[in-house]
Amino acid sequence: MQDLIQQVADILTDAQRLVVLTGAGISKESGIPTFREAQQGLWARHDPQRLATLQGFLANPKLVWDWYQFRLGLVEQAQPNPGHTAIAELERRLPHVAVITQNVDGLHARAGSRQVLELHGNIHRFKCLRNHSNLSMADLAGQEATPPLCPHPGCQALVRPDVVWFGENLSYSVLNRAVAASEACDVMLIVGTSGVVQPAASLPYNARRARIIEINPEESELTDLAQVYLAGPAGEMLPQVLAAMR
Ligand code: BJW
Repeated sequence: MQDLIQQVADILTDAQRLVVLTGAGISKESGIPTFREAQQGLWARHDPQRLATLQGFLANPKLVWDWYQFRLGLVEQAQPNPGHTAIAELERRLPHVAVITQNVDGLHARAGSRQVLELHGNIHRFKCLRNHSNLSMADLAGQEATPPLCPHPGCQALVRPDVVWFGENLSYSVLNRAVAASEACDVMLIVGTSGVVQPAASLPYNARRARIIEINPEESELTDLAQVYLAGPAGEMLPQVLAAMR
């Protein structure tokens, strides 16, 4: 393992344009559950069709709203872990770093990463079904309704979390920037994703010029693309990699 850690450290030391692509695994050591892990994953206990689609929300808005409020509570109690902190430190050490995350928890920014593309939105932000966007919890304060109604004058549409559910398009602007960063990078570090959800899982295929590194305790759909695969938790592996960098 020490050899592999040193190999990763050497590749990162020489990186000119690094993309870090993250998924739920990076936040697991902060106490936020992943989606697809057997038993502990959210989708092992909850039906994604009911909770993470527009159809599920329209069928039972209160159920979906309450579930996201519960998860927002988990996120608000969580702290960035040494994996998030190490990624933020890479941005300080290397010439150009972009973090592309599938996570909605905002922990990369809280750890100090500044260039973060959130492919699947952010659980702290809300929008209404008529698409008034960028609503915060403070904008919805004092409402009895669950879910709350849009506070824009005369709107009153249902408010939902500003996250990307199955069957919904990602923000074109965010996705375009993620594709461009992937095409331009010379190193891509993939951390804590099963690599099954599109279009995020296709980004490493855009990184044609890049050396690809993966950190994940389990092999993923993307492991075969990786030149170096570190089999371990991000919060343990990433600080060791940082310590081994020149
Ligand atoms: C650790 C660790 C530790 C554990 N350290 N690692 C092409 C082909 C087939 C299907 C499609 C396709 N194009 C689109 C689709 C449909 C769909 C899709 O991909 N389905 C697949 C499941 C088959 N995609 C979409 O619908 C997307 N929209 C879209 O493409 O629009 C255009 C379109 C529409 C309709 C048809 C065709 C095109 C939108 C996807 C939105 C995903 N939304 C969610 C919920 C977000 C809100 C919320 O948080 O509730 O995003 S689902 C969920 O999965 C969440 C995650 O971001 C996403 C990815 O999961 P992730 O992060 O990989 O987590 P896990 O749990 O899967 O993996 C965790 C990993 O961590 C594991 O590997 C562990 O081993 C590891 N780990 N501890 C490091 N300590």
